[in-house]
Amino acid sequence: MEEARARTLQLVAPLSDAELNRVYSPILSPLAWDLGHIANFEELWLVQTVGHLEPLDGELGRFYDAIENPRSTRGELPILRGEQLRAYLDDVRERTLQVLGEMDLESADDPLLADGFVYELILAHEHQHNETMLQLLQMVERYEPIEERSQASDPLDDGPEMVLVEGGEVEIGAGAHGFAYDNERPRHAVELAPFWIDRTSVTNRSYADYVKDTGGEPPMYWEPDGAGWWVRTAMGRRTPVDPDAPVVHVSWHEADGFARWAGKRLPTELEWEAASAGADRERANLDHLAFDTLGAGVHADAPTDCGALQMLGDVWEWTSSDFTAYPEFRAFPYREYSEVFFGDAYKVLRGGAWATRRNVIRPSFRNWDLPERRQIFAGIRCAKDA
Ligand code: AVJ
Ligand code: FE
Repeated sequence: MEEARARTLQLVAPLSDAELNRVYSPILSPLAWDLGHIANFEELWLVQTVGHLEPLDGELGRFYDAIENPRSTRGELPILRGEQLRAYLDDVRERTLQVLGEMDLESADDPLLADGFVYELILAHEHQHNETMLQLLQMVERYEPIEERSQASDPLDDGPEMVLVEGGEVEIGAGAHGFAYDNERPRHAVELAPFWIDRTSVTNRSYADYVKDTGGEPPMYWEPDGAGWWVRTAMGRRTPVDPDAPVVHVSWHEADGFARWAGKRLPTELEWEAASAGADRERANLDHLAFDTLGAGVHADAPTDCGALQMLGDVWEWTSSDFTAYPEFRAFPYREYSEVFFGDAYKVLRGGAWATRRNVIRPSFRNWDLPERRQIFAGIRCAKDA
């Protein structure tokens, strides 16, 4: 948890209080809200629910409730700012450690405590909010990350455009043990017809061809360079779009349109999970530090069992699936994490992106967003019936 907090604070260290409080987009919270919400969520679950202590300020929970307060309204809330915000983060953490010191996780028969579930939840929650914060940081003029790993990437190796997945009966979802979200459970068998899946995610080069051919919108943060190619404008910088890197910041509609144009389709999330069997999250562009995508086809020495590359990391991959409950789903520990979003409004994304902390991601992890959204680090991998 200390490591998670250090990385959260590292993300905002280059920013002024004015930048932390600024509303950059109606679909994203000001960073100050994310910071207070991270601490408030920790207080709610670890200090209040597990430790049975009173909150530091009984009113605060209302303003940091994500369901009560749509993102577009969060800039006007009486949330904590400046020194008060920093003090709240520290004060909650102090009480969290006090409660943790008195906890007996070994003999826990409360499902919230068994295997340290609630601690994993708080950790994953902070990690996930780092990615939300990174979505906003893309909009901050001249944002300079404190630490940036070299972006040197192995050359794209050649290989087939698509690889075959046999199908048959496959197990989907997370097993009963270890940390996973309720929406990944229960693990269950499904029957899949054989299908082809792209070996790598769709590159900027291919996507630029699609835009040129159809006259469609370029991805978010692309502008014409005046010479027939594109520049990226994220974080207020202008850098040439790397033709070999995976395309990112496209909507589900754009991903679906691309797949059709290419004579293919998006995979279902079940197909995606089957194709990702054998993926290694240690050999994946996750965890922020590259601060960008890497060339499609790096980590070519770490393919999945079917031969696909980079299913984890770099860019989230849109699937054709709506975000719905698995058979015999049970909400745990709260309905507002997953259940209230089930239905046909949200589409599932899989695999994680460079902005996703490594701990968050596993083949069964399901992310979701509205099909028109482009602020997330989402790209494309196509499929086709065999
Ligand atoms: C899984 C990314 C859709 O941001 O709405 C954070 C994660 N849930 N706090 C979101 C989440 C509660 C969630 N997503
Ligand atoms: Fe949250």
